[in-house]
Amino acid sequence: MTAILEKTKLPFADLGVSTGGEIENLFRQLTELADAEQRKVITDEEREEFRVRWLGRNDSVRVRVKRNWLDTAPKEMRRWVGTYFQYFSEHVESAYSYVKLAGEILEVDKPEDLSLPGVIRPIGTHHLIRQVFQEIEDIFFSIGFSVVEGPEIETPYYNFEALNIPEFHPVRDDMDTFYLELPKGAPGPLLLRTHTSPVQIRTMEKRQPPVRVIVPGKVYRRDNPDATHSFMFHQIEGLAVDSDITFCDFTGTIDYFVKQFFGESVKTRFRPSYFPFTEPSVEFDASCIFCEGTGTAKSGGTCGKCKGVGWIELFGAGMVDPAVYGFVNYDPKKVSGFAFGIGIDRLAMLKYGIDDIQAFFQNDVRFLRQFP
Ligand code: FA5
Repeated sequence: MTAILEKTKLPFADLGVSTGGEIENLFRQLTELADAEQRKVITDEEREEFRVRWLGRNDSVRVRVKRNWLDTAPKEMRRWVGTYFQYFSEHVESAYSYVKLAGEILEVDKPEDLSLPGVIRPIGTHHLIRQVFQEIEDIFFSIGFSVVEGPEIETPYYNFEALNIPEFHPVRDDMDTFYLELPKGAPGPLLLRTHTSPVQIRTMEKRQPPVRVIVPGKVYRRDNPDATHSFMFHQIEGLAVDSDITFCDFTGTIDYFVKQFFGESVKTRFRPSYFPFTEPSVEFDASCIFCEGTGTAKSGGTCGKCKGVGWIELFGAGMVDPAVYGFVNYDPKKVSGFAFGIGIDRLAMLKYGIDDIQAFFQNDVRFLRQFP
């Protein structure tokens, strides 16, 4: 067989062939030899040897056949030699691809060394805001609340009107903010919700009392960013409606939540406030966790967090205004309830001593890694 290889070193004139059939025969011997060698290839080294010997750039069989046979063939023979050379070349290339593929498959099939240490991939952690959401959700789960969610793009009806905030009500001034540009003819208007309270309405529309839900989510307002304001922030809405819910249930629930979240030593208080969808409305304060309600910083001087007052405002809340029940077909004479809206970002800032709300949104891993 290897006599044919010797012939690849000879110029065409010395091959002693003069017909197409004889030329074909030469190439057939070559391809048969290539096939025979290919079948013996097993290891990586043998595969590389096969490639270099048959297809390599320097002195491979293919290079020699082109240089000695094709390039020196007389004009009238060149078409034959060229055609068979092309077939031969493609044949050996596919023979090589085959052994390469077989090698790759064998590689995959190699048994794993199970004693090797595992690959350790760094796993991210939940963002602090997500962790606080979960903490709060767990507290409310423990007293019978469940989670519902609502859309971030809202209609003015749900964001305002059904919450007893009619058009031109001054309360809208703070909130009448991110309206969406809609294609001509699309039903609208639509806006990015400014609080999670619209989900109160959506929930009561769908469910009959008793209702006990919390609503975590993102909200949007045209507030200029500073240490305590962001144009996108997070709230958890709470809503409990039943036949006999009193203001005492309300204060007890909130007090329980705050003590679970901040610790038993925290004191709470209500101050009168105003929301069109609650009556009475309150702002809920907790005694300052930084100075323990004394108003004096531990290092001396006025506490910078509560500005010496000893109390920190946490969120707005109140008993659901009977007018709201009218929008969801509840009978205000038969039901009562309370609602609250907690700003999660500020709550997290308080609990974890973060002095700038923007830190939550800057994605600085040095900050994020502090809350694994
Ligand atoms: C509301 O949004 C009412 N929907 C809350 C409510 C619900 C009252 C149910 C009664 C019944 P307010 O605008 O005060 O209320 O916002 C609630 C909390 O969101 C604030 O206490 C504050 O913690 C947070 N907050 C408001 N604006 C921003 C802001 N720009 N950046 C970060 N947090 C904010």
